[in-house]
Amino acid sequence: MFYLPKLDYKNNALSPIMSEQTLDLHHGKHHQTYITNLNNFVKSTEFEKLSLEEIIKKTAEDKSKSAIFNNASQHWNHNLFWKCMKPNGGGKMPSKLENRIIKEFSSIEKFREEFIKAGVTQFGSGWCWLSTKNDKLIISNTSNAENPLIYNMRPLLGCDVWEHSYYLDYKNKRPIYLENFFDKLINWEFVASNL
Ligand code: MN3
Repeated sequence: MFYLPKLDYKNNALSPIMSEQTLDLHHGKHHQTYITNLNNFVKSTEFEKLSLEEIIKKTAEDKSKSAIFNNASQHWNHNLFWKCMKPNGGGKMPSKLENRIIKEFSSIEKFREEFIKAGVTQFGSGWCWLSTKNDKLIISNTSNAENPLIYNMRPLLGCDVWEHSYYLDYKNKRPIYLENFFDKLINWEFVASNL
């Protein structure tokens, strides 16, 4: 059985960058629905006893298992997403992460620009990511539920760009949501801990 993780902050603690109403719906309803569906889909199947990552990897390539994959992957993605934010986030990164980013992207400003661009240019629902692959940092985006694990990447940071993540607070202005996420919500200590 999979369960909804408790948030490390109150539902109103990210307001006004991400409102209480958005978190009530996004965490309490959308994320919970993925978990309820996943539990129903894997019940009494070969997947029931597997870890979340094992389920994601075993179902990613099999179109007949897309319902399991989508709900499992969305559960994983949201678990990461909640951890990637904190009240009064953004700002200065721990130096081990900052140095690594400057080394690989030339500057924090350039990295910020590319991360936001990955989210803005994701057509339709999906995610943008900072991951490691073969010890290299990679910015990418994915559609719908897909996540970088299936491409042998290890996500450090993920931002949900489905409309349910920003529409109540930013309407159609996805770029403004992404700028606010980057500048005021990211928990850089958590991101650095994933390195
Ligand atoms: Mn979502």
